[in-house]
Amino acid sequence: MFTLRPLPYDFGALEPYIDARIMELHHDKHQAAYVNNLNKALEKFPELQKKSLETLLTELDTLPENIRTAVRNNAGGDFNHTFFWEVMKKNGGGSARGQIGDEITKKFGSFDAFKQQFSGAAKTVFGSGWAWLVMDKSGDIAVVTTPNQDSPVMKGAQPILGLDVWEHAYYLQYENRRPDYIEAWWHVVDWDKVEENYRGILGK
Ligand code: MN3
Repeated sequence: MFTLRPLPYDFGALEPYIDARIMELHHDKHQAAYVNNLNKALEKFPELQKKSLETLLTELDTLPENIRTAVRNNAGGDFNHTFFWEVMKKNGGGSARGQIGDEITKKFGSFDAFKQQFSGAAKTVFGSGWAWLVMDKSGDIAVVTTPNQDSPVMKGAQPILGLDVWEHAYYLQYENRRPDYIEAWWHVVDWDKVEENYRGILGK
């Protein structure tokens, strides 16, 4: 069975950019619900309970049809949120560094151009979803979005950086002002972790 992994910092660590109360609800209620619902969906499939979230998400087509949507939403929800917590930290922000910094400059022209493109993608996700920096199947980095709890790994892409733009991620603090939340979020991005993610993918 899957368990809710602890948040890697305390609820207030990302203040003033993201409120402690948002983080508490987001982790303890929203992510917890994805874990519980995934376990419910897999109740009768002990062999699937042993697979990793990433394997379940990349092999959705092989799963029994009656649990496919539940696994897509809830394994996706658990996987995406754990990834999301890890690319943020207290006193984060600044610009991309290291190999990913170089790659971003090469691909987008400058860090600011990348930031603009990523923010633009995040702002224009219709309804609930995510913005990502990924390495796609061809080995190129790219800004993409996914609806709901769909994960880039479902399409064979590897996430490097991700941003949750569901209303539950910001509404208590920013109400309907998603662009303000996105602007604030750049202050908590953990670029060391982003670099680690990128190097991890290169090393695969
Ligand atoms: Mn969320």
